[in-house]
Amino acid sequence: MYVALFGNPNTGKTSLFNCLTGSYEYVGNWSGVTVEKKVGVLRQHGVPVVDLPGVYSLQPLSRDEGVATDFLLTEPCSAIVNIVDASQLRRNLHLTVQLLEFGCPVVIALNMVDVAEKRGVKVDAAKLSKYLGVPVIPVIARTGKGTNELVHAVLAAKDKPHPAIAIDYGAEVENAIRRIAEQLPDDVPGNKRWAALQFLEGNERMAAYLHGRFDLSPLAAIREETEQALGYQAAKHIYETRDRWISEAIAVTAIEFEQKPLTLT
Ligand code: GDP
Ligand code: K
Ligand code: MG
Repeated sequence: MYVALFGNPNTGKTSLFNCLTGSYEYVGNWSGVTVEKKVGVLRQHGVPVVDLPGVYSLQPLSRDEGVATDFLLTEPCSAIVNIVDASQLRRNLHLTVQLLEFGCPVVIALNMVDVAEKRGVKVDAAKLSKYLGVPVIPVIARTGKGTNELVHAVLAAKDKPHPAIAIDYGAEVENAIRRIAEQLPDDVPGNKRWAALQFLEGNERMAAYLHGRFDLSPLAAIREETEQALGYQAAKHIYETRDRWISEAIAVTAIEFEQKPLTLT
């Protein structure tokens, strides 16, 4: 089973992959897309690591981005390393939340700490770890600093059952999650709550995965009812709820230490 590297585009994912795997890199292609598939082996530990295409969310905007979501839907993974750009915390944590909802062990590699500090922001890794409920290891992927600590954290976390986080999405969406989850098969990837949320958000890869296994129309009807009750798209509601949760995470973990324009977007 793979250790899978997830992160937004340009967060240092490939740099980190190279630090973790040294020269054991194998390059091929993901099926159906032109994105290269990079698989390596964790230095000295023989654990396979895969570098996935950079995505801002598990809702793919292109076929290439769909590779990351399809990976979760089809490949059992032993742990996720989620590389997070400390200078763009708010944007990065939207993917993090969806990975934490999936329920596989997650270790955060907090990268671009130097860039954040130049912008006058210091992220407290220990506090962020406490808020997210998973290890947060500061790294400088360009130089490899912090990779040994990261490897230790991954080896300690991998293959251990890890409880998924459960953000409260409010009565309408919670009711929809419950009703959809009741209908999902027990062997759904991740967990039923995650799958129900991804379906409610309109994740087409999730719909494609479920389609063919059974009739999607009752699930689509629940989504429609929910959107009627909300008065707008479930995806918007879910995004905004996560954004408030992330604001709180930033408020308790990121310190602005200089009077510079701060953009934690
Ligand atoms: P990917 O798109 O996520 O695979 O990111 P890359 O590994 O290609 O890195 C994107 C850019 O960020 C490259 O120019 C890296 O050298 C740079 N980079 C990676 N890690 C760091 C870091 O910790 N600090 C700084 N300042 N730059 C970094
Ligand atoms: K890049
Ligand atoms: Mg890359």
